[in-house]
Amino acid sequence: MKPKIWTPSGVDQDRRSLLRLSLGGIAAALLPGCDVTGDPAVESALKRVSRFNDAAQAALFQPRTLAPVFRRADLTLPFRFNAFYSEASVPEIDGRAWRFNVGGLVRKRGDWTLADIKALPPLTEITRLVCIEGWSAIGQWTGVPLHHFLKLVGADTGARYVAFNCADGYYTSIDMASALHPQTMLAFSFNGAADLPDEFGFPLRLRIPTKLGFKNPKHLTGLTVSNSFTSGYWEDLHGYNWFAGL
Ligand SMILES: Nc1nc2c(c(=O)[nH]1)N[C@H]1C(S)=C(S)[C@@H](COP(=O)(O)O)O[C@H]1N2
Ligand SMILES: [Mo]
Repeated sequence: MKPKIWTPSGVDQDRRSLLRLSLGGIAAALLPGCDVTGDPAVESALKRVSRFNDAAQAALFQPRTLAPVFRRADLTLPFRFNAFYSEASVPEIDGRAWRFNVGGLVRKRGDWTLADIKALPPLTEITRLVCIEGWSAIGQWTGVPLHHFLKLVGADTGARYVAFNCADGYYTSIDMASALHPQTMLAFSFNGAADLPDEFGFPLRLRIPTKLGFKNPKHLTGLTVSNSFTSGYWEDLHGYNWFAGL
């Protein structure tokens, strides 16, 4: 019997056809002097390989294995900024008017103020943020563990995804196993300051040290617990792998 593989699109496919597909995709991508970017057939083949990688990473993910933690002396100072725009264009959010909207498959839908979130028992950790563009930096984040927050709002933790929206139009989503990982947090403080600095995601960001930097959305405006797959800003724009585990 051929082994069946679960893919996030809900389609069962056998390993052989996926392998053929992936080798075909790689061969096409490596053809010298042959411009295949933008070819819809190649794009969709590569996208399917990336979705296969999502399923493989999800299957290999160890919910209890911790990302490395560091000491204060290891902090990268100054920390590095990154966004799809320059530092001069960072959104300035009014923390008093700001609300965090919780929706989807949760018992308690609704808006949270920053004070509500800061009143919850916090976790502080020094971890490394790794950007796909080839740099990393060590920082200290304080926030509410996401597993704790999801239980507070009565989330269906059997659902597949937690999706995030941001004040700057950025968006991404993560798998539920990673959302429940003990180091995943809704962070509201950086390097011991009272708040997150504007450039690093004021007033709230996701900090998830088991995934690449682009899975750490800043300037959060809400989260949605869901069983339907939604992708992310860089995943959609550049075909970055959605699971993006480290
Ligand atoms: N809202 C928002 N979040 C974002 C981004 C962005 O452009 N907008 N960029 C992502 C990327 S690619 C990286 S590497 C990290 C950078 O976080 P930092 O500025 O704290 O280093 O934020 C991520 N979260
Ligand atoms: Mo990044």
